[in-house]
Amino acid sequence: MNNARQHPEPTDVTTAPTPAARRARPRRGGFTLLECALAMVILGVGVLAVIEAQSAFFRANEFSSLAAQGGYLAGEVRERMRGLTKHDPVTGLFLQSGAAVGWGPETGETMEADFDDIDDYNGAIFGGSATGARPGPIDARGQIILQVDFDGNIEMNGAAQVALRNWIQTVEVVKVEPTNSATTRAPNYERLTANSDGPAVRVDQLSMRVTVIVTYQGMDDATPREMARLSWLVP
Ligand SMILES: [Ca+2]
Ligand SMILES: [Ca+2]
Repeated sequence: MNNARQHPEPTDVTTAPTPAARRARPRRGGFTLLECALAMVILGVGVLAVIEAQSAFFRANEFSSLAAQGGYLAGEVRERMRGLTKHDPVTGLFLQSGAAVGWGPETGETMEADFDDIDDYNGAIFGGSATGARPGPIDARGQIILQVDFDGNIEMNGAAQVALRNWIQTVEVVKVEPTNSATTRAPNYERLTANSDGPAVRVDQLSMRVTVIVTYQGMDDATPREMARLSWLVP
């Protein structure tokens, strides 16, 4: 009987490694191309996230600064107009052939320094180069606010001081019903007898609403951005 055929000799395991042995084989040094690519993708995503976060921070920071500056510029105009009478202290507001005389600056009131009543400011624009715009922006004393550089020095254009760039203050004045400020009236409106709209009021007896709008237009802005709007009622 041939024992060799019934019990074959075992194969030499040292020449044919098992899968487990292959997995346990020590790795060579260095990284594969796939590992490098993955690392670069992960790093890239991280860098992009940091850049985006930083950009969002700058945008929020810029908006906060501009909103604060806008609020300041609106407050300066309000302070400037504080204490003025509704209509001219000398000539007032009256009707002539149905038209309101005295609404807006009176004859000879050409400069902002000449304005002596609230309606003089209607439509006034301080800053910018639009038609009819006045020098500005202005502060509560009526002085032009100047452009200051990073060192705190006033910017000069030759011998002239440069006004604060990019900012414009616009003033709107409108007559409103004394009992309902949501109802606006034309400058020449008056009601000689009481009716369902309210009591009798002469042309100069209605309330007024003043609104200061402050806009900013930086180099990257295609159009001006409204940064502040301040309204108040003058009874
Ligand atoms: Ca006046
Ligand atoms: Ca006036």
